[in-house]
Amino acid sequence: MSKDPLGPLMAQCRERIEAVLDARLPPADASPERLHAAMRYAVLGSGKRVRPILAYAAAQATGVPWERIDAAAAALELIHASSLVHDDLPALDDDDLRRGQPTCHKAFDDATALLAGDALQTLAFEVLAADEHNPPAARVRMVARLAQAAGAAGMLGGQALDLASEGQQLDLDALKDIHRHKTGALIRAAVAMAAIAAEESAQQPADAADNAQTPAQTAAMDHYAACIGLAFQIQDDLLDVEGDTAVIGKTSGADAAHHKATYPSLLGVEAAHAAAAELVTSALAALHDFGAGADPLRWIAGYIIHRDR
Ligand code: GRG
Repeated sequence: MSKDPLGPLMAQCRERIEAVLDARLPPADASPERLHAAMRYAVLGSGKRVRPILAYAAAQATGVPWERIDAAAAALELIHASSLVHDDLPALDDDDLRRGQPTCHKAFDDATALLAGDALQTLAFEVLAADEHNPPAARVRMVARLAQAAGAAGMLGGQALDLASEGQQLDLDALKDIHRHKTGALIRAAVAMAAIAAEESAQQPADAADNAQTPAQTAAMDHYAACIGLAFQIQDDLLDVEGDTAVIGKTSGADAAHHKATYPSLLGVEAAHAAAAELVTSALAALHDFGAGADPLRWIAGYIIHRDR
């Protein structure tokens, strides 16, 4: 594996996705200004951009040029941002802060935040459908894949399972099921977008020679994505526990996780770290037959469990 220059690569991806999102979002000075401003507020400025970065890295692994993945990267982030806006609303988590700033409904109002979340969702599919860098067959498949990942069979379904589990004693399998849907589905979709672009390259003779994505490669990338999706959520919960422990001196994982079932609350902090590390090992094993083009995916797997935010 070549030396890990993930920092510069992430910076490059972030700069690129920022520009793509800025160009695709409606201008703040066009009517309806308040809706547009809320949409831009919810998306631009911060956020780790993990899903777009994954899509770009997966494109690199499959030999797909980045301009063919810009729309997918933007659509993923738009869906992600829309879910955060809705998740923060009083009817769900009722949060005041997101990414260190007032949540969308605090900065605007509940009704505007509800509409902005809806509008970000529809914009995601518009951006994918209108993307002239991909042949129609790729666009249709990307729209369908993202809809599946975001909807009742994916992230939204995971949120519903999470709500239904409140006050229940969850075992590890039930918890995994929630994580796989709520967090994992969109992360898998990010990697799948590049696989679709590669598979549909035959339509674009200029790319075809470089892209011979086989079903086995697509399945291997999907296994990679499923593993790091779960590892990402475990790390999220570990950061929560360890953040709380650092700030208020709590030592019990269960206490620090606010009595919610999480990997650290069910298994303890050390075993949760071990589970995340095992998932990363399995993710890396799935990339065994990929060449140096998959190095960014390999670096991201490491980042997922070593990140501090
Ligand atoms: C509107 C499509 C739509 C869905 C609404 C509310 C809801 C249904 C789903 C909630 C899904 C949710 C909040 C999942 C949490 C996933 C997660 C780990 C979020 C944090 O992601 P990061 O760390 O956040 O990538 P940043 O801020 O870096 O973007």
